[in-house]
Amino acid sequence: MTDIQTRARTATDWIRKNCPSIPNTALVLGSGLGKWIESAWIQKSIPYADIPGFPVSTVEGHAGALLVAEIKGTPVFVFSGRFHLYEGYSPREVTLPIACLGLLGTENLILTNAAGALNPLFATGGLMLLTDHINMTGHNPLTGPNVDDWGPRFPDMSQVYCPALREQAMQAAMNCGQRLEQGVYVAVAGPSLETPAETRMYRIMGADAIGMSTVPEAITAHHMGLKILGISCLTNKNLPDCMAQTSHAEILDQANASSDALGSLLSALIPNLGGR
Ligand code: NOS
Repeated sequence: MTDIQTRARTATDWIRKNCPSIPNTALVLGSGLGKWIESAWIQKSIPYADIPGFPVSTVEGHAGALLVAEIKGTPVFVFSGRFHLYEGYSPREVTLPIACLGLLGTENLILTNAAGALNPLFATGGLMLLTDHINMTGHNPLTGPNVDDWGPRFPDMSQVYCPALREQAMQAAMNCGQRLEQGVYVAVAGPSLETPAETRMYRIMGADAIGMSTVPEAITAHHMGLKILGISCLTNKNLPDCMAQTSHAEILDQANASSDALGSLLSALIPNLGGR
């Protein structure tokens, strides 16, 4: 057994023993997007540091806890705080919580993130549904010996973001009277933000939004057969020909400001997802 398999099994067994229920839906909250969840009923909050096998999150704006919450009566696992490549974790460690979900049998995974808008038509503060992604991190969480019990050596990637979940999300946005953009997310390793030349390149490649997360998690989740929905909160404009300076503080402020809109959308969507 590989080291990561052992860690994922240890963490999974611990979660099974210590959580009141094993929800069918999990949510990963991106930078600064966690405020609204406080209004949900949180049955249990477990600091990542308490879960054996888990890495410990370090980045500012990430609380680092696994919550068992109820959103309008529907139980959800909420990963409040995620692990990034730029923090120095290995690609496998970054996606360890996702591997645990696969082992726990959770079916639906909603990945949220704060991202820069590369598409000039997308407004700051808006939400974008991921239709697809481009992995420019230079890493892949499936590198190394394949865990055959988890999924195939060469997973098909023709449809990573579940069309049925996307349809449901569009419907939920309509019911809430919210605009929901759709587009391609490009993931970079960071932590430096993009130069104008890089931004131009990513736009020419076909990306609409850019960030430093989500894609490794989506690869691991897809490998294990979870249904995935991805939502970017567009925290800043990232345009090569009118490049504005961007700081992490501004990104967090904007994510905080958009957190309620994301909360309304997810509260409308989650109770309608298939449950056990
Ligand atoms: N993030 C971004 N990452 C890259 N480029 C962007 O324009 C951008 N906007 C938001 C950095 O402040 C954090 O916010 C996201 C990254 O994923 C990173 O976690």
